[in-house]
Amino acid sequence: MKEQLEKIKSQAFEALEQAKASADLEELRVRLLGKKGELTAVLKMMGKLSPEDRPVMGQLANSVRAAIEEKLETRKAELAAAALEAKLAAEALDVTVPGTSRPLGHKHPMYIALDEAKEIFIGMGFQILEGPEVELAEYNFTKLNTEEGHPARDWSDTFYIKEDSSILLRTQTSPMQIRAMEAIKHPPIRILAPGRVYRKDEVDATHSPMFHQIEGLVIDKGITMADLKGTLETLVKSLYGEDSVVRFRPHHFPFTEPSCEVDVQCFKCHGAGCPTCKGEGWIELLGAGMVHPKVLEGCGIDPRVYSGFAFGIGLERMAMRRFQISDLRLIFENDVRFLRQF
Ligand code: 2NL
Repeated sequence: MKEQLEKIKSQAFEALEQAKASADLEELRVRLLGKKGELTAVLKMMGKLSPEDRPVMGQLANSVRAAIEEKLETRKAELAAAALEAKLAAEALDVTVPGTSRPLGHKHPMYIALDEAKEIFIGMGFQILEGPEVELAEYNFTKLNTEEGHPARDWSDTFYIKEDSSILLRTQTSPMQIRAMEAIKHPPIRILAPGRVYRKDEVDATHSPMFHQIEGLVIDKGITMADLKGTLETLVKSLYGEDSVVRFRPHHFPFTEPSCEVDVQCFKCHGAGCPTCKGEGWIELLGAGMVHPKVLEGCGIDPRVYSGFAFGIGLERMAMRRFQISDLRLIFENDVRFLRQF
């Protein structure tokens, strides 16, 4: 029996030494130490031994078992370490290999122009405001002193969403400013409202049913036309250079009184007349004016205490001038061959 135990031990050690994976070890454990294992089979024969031999053989059998168990554990640890080693080697990264460069997109020319304008106004202390494109006619027209029957409210000019003309796609970004005035109530107010606006225009080189507008609004005690002129001159000089010449022409908007349009002297021909300014010598930039007292009153601001100015700029025209784009449709078609140039 002693030889049998020694044999089991030496064969077990050899087999364990040759095991290549932890699954092999588990198989061996069952075969060597399990209920139906070789060692158990030998132990079952203990009963046939003489009383003197039994404790000696028992001790030997236990030490064989302990030795096998210990060897199992050592092999388990060795195999795990080897597996980890192999995994690390397989996953090794060569940080010196050159990277794969991915093509990077960039801002749309419209948003380059918008961000430039925003920066100029942020520099003058304006807050940027955004709001819904689907609006109440009350906020788009009525509160802007544009009564029922006004031509701007025509179904041929405005995209209405409800049959009763109460809900529409905003035709200007002023409704956000009305909402801001109602919410703030206590001036000073200095806000800039950029965003998409919609009008029923046929698509051509200068028209699109969706376009972008930037509107600005300043309300405080003692605001005059001089503040409007100073603010807009600062804008024009930041955009077109310190030596630009600005002109204010009388105009009419229902929501401002007095109203004006602002032109810049053509930066190509300096007033002489050329193709850029279509022979005019001047380029129209924006519309503006002093906020109509009725508009202030409608928002809960007392026009006897406060006054203000507002202006509206068409962003596409600004971007077209900035990047010398001749056709508005190029801006919206998003042909990458066009967009890549900016
Ligand atoms: C243009 C120029 C303009 C305004 C927009 C405005 C906003 C409020 C009150 C008064 Cl909340 N006015 N905005 C003022 C003057 C001109 O836009 O060419 N529009 C068609």
